Amino acid sequence: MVRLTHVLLVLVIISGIYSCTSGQEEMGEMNDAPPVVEVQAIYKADTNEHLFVTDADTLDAGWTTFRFINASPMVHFMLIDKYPGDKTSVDAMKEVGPPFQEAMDLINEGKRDEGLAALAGLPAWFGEVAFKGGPGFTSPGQTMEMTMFLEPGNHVVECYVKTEDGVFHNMLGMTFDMYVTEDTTNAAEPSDPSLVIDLSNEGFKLNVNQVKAGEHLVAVNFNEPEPPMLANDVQVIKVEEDTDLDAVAAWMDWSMTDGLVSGMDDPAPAFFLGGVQDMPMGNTAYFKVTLEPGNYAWISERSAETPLYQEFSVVE
Ligand SMILES: [Cu+2]
Repeated sequence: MVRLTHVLLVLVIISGIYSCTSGQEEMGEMNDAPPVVEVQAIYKADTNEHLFVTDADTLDAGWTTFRFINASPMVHFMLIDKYPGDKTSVDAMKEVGPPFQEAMDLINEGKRDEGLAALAGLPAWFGEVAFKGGPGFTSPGQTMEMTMFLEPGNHVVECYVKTEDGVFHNMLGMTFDMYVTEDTTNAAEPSDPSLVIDLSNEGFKLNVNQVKAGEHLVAVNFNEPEPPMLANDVQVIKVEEDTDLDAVAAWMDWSMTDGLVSGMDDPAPAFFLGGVQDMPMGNTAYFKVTLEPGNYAWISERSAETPLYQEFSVVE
């Protein structure tokens, strides 16, 4: 009997140790890296469709990494819009896309004032849409990763780069609904970024004087309320000898006739390595970029009248 008691006691202690261990493992899982969600950008020439290919229609809330693979010959981005209440991409296609396309068509006919006036046709609820970041401008063949905190609710992901005919990609299929549940990824916020950018309406304030070559984790702190319509984001471009930074900045204004026009032979006036789309003040998002020695620039998607960019050199 005594021995049996001892054996039982030993079993109780062992199972106690095991449950402690598994408890620690669960704690460890709470600090795991964010789950990686893949989204591919593709172009179907036969149907002239620009599409996102992904199974990310339902995601948990919390820190999440998007791996954005541009398998198309044009430039694309993923702007993640948080929609109010029950609104979805169906409402966007019915009520938001058309006024923007009408505006663009009028601007392309040389009627800029009438075009901008057409935006008055946007529904009142569009004012409640929050632009919540997403993978930035990515050139053909590039893959980039960005990490952000997702909040529960309806989201519409879109790309509004334009075709050579001035049609927004979201009008040609490049949009999808992403529902974020009340469950959480429990993932930890990325730590130890190698570069930190404090983004304001004045520009990009970096935490280092010199950027070294290699893979960087870049933290972007959104430090100011966004200017209306065209807001601050951070994109990375290569600066070659013939790169005209003013021309690139003007290209980033969708409301210009040549703005955001990406053709198969001429995808953009610079090579885009990715970045983070605009977010409300107080947010921080992260992206990975590999930099080789040479010249680059941080650049923002802003009105052509108020361009925002900053050139920098990468050293060995
Ligand atoms: Cu696109």
